[in-house]
Amino acid sequence: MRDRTVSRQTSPRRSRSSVLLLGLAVLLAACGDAQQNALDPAGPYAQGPHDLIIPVAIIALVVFILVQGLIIYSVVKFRTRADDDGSLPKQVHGNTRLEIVWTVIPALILAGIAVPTVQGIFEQMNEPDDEFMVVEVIGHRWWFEFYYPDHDIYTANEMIIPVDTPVRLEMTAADPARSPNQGVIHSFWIPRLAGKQDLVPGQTTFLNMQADEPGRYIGQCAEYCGLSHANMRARVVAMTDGDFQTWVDEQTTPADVPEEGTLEADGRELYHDLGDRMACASCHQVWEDGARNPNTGPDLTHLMSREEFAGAIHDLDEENLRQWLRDPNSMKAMQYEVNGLGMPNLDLTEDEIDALVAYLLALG
Ligand code: HEC
Ligand SMILES: [Cu+2]
Repeated sequence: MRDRTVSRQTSPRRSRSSVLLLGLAVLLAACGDAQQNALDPAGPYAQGPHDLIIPVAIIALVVFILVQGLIIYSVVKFRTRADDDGSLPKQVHGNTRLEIVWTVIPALILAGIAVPTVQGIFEQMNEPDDEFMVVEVIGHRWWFEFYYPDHDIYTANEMIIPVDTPVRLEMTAADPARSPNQGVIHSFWIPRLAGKQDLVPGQTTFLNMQADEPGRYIGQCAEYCGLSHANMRARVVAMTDGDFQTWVDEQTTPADVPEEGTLEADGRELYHDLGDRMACASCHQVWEDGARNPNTGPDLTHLMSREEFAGAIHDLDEENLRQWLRDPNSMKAMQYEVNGLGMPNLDLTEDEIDALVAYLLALG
């Protein structure tokens, strides 16, 4: 009996401290990766919202301290005392002058904040004044597709942009007519470069973005979109004008067709024909000639020009590609067999994987 009493006493304390520890761990984890930090803007379209957040936060802090201070003051000053006779305190209500003051002041503060806020919203959405580049963003479950209409380039997960150039994002979510079980809302958010905007099926939304310095800027889908929402990340890679032009030249060159008799050529054959299993080409595009058409899966024409894959959650290297082909669901929860989303397990043999990986690695 005694033992049980003791354990009953210690366990709530222990669980309280473990909750505290867990909270601390979550907080530290959030601080550790400062890259997705809207408080560290790296371009004018992120600077605008930042310059609004800071004064608004200061105003909110002042109001918070005032209100909480008054509450604490009243609680302490008018607390029940030992000599309290139990009668009701003096009842006060209605003070027209006070009520007008505490209605007008907050209304003025809110109106003052509303002006730059509404202005900022239009700045994020309207066509930039300077010459700009358009990138179409399409949210799929669970990866971002990018299309460059001026260059007819399709890519996935990593958006390449030139520095110091406004980029106008024209965004939507994958159409259920194009692939089954799509048609949910996503949200595109690269905190250091731009605001956050929803991607809505059947609609086009706009967002402007610009990077001052070359670099990799990380972001993610910010609207819950189902099973692998947390695995739907994005990268924006900002390059100097010269590097960007080189990238465009690469991407607008068709994929190399491997020489006959090589392992890569075997891989290319399997890519188009897996017998009674679904061919890779029925969901992907490797553009070799003619028109460049989007497909339900990511464009693989220049796969190896990217550093990450599968919603930018894995490094794009041989070992990861092998595992992806062996069992895609082990690297990213998609459950194609249940919902028709993502990539199916095609029961590939190790020999088939060897050839397919050799082919993919050659798609530079
Ligand atoms: C039923 C359609 C379908 C088939 C068939 C299919 N894939 Fe995929 N694949 C996808 C989808 C969808 C994704 C994106 C998954 C994600 O990131 O959420 C994908 C992702 C990939 C990726 C990562 C691309 C990137 O940039 O993120 C590679 C590589 C790939 N598939 C190769 C193949 C190969 C090789 C085959 C044939 C053996 C194949 N796929 C067959 C639908 C398919
Ligand atoms: Cu999403």
